[in-house]
Amino acid sequence: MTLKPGDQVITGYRDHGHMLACGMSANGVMAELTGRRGGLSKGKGGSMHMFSLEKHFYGGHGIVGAQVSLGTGLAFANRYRGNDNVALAYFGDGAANQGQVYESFNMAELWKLPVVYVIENNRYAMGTAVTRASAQSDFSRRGISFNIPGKQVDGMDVRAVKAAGEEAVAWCRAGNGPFILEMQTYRYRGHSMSDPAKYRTREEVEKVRHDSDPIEQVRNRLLAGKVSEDELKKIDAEVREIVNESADFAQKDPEPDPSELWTDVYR
Ligand SMILES: Cc1ncc(C[n+]2csc(CCOP(=O)(O)OP(=O)(O)O)c2C)c(N)n1
Ligand SMILES: [Mg+2]
Repeated sequence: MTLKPGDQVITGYRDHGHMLACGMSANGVMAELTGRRGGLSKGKGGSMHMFSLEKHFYGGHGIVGAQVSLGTGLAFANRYRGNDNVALAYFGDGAANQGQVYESFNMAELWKLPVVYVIENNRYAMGTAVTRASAQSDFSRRGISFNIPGKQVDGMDVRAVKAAGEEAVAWCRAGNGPFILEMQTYRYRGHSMSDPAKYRTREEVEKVRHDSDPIEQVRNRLLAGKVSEDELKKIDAEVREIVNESADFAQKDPEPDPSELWTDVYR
């Protein structure tokens, strides 16, 4: 909501939501998840490596932290070309401990590159809690020694996220250099299908769901306002329809032809 056409987005493997938010079709996301021709990376990138040049979405990256340097490079390109585009680089609390993040921070501030670093602090990196892995767990402070301003944000409140996003993007667009946003959020599920999440209690997960789920918060605010339960049910049904349609599309779409093995490898 805070970006304009031409601004770039890059993130890690947890990319499906970002892509939908950036205006990519549910069909394209679902077909890529299942490795089909109609997928956003033509079925060759899979869940972790989705990409859309048209929407200025540069992936989907499987190497933890790599997108931070690449995102800084996108911002460098903006500066070099003299446009006023801003790059958004998303990464996790675990990725925030990678060395290349700090090399990127240094260059970004030194050259006043227009990049918003969005640290999604969901409290876990695979099975490791932030408190076990991070000497400084206030991630908004991670840019202090480079003079990069940062802000801690309630990432479960869409209004706070939008307001902070506007501030950070405006800062970068005005030529002030990078900005760090720590989005405080939570990972409900295990890291992957093979993660039974035994490193935390069921109560902890349930408490976050109950107290601060971002969608429930919006729902409750709408209900307290002028929106009826029936209207919300209609929206739910519409979303369900989009999901079902995209699953159907993906299942019917063929896999890439073997002749495509060497195409689109480098752009
Ligand atoms: C360089 C590198 N090291 C390790 C891994 C294995 N790995 C995949 S995800 C992950 C945890 C990352 O956690 P975080 O940055 O907090 O992101 P989250 O999954 O919580 O969104 C690890 C260690 C990897 N993909 N790349
Ligand atoms: Mg994490």
